[in-house]
Amino acid sequence: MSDGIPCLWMRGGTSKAAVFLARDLPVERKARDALLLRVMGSPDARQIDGIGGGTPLTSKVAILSPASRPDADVDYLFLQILADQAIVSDAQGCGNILAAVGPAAIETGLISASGEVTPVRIHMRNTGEVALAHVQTPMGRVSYVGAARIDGVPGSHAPVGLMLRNLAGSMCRALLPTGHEVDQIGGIACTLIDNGMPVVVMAATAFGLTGQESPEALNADPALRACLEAIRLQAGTMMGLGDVSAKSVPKMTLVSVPRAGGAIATRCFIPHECHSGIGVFAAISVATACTMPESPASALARVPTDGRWWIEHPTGQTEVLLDTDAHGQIIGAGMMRTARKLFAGHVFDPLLS
Ligand code: NQM
Repeated sequence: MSDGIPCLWMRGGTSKAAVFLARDLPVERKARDALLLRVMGSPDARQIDGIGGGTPLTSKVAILSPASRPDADVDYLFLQILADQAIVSDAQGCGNILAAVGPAAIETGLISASGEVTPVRIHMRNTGEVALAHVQTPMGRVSYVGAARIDGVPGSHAPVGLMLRNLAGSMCRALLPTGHEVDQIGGIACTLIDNGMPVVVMAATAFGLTGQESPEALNADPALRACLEAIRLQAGTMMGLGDVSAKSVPKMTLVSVPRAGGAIATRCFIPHECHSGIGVFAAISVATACTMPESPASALARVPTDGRWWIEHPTGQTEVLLDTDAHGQIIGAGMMRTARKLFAGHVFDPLLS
């Protein structure tokens, strides 16, 4: 019987992840990925023999290590573990799990708390940028208790503020990798954009939808899914992402007029299943598309005057703060999330236990 591998099970925003320290995992990537698949219970849609939750939002891993660059405090590598396939992907980051990284880095002793609120500079190894998180640390300990609320998570918790810079072209060659605000793919007007996450933005009405359909209804529409996948494969190549058939990017986002007082309504496929909310970086990319006059999003958006973009999604709204320079260029984004330590202990590799 092995002693297991130290692991924190954390909620970050509207997602959950197993958080490891790199030093506790195999160095060799193939061995590491094989271990993570076994621990999470993949491949199996229910992940019944592992700790994964059987959905894309609950089958995530964060690996933390000491900062590898002087302008950061901690390195964060995000891995998406597919539930039903033996695939571990580092092809995207995750802004929701990013919210759990600061607390986890303090909990595991990688960094120390400093004052009531600890600023943590997080090097996001998937895309190379450094994010700034503000973690509540009264009396030198991470506090998860507070009055902050985010849609998609019941109750209230301590806020984790996220500030993001230099997101444009995080995985593609530029903010607009094709150089256009709009491209036609299969007769559908698409904005191919990457402001932290590669996203294809399209009007829901172009598919005969209102954009208010439930994720369940959209997921149960095989013709829609086939159509979105055909567009996605073409968009992936156009965005310089290559063959995306086995990748979780780009995300496919249907936009429509806001109906709940927000700036735009969304249904975001990540990339095959419709998200119950919307990812952090996906929301930033969609808000950015709304500012582009030729994008199908801009005709539908209600533009806020204070830079606070409320992105409507199936379970509520996500607020994105777009930061602009004197010329109106978007130079950064901010978002408030919450996080929670759910479990600290050891996970066991079935090959060793
Ligand atoms: O876009 C889902 C999530 C995400 C990623 C996904 C995310 C982001 O909601 O930054 O947060 O797009 O696969 O956790």
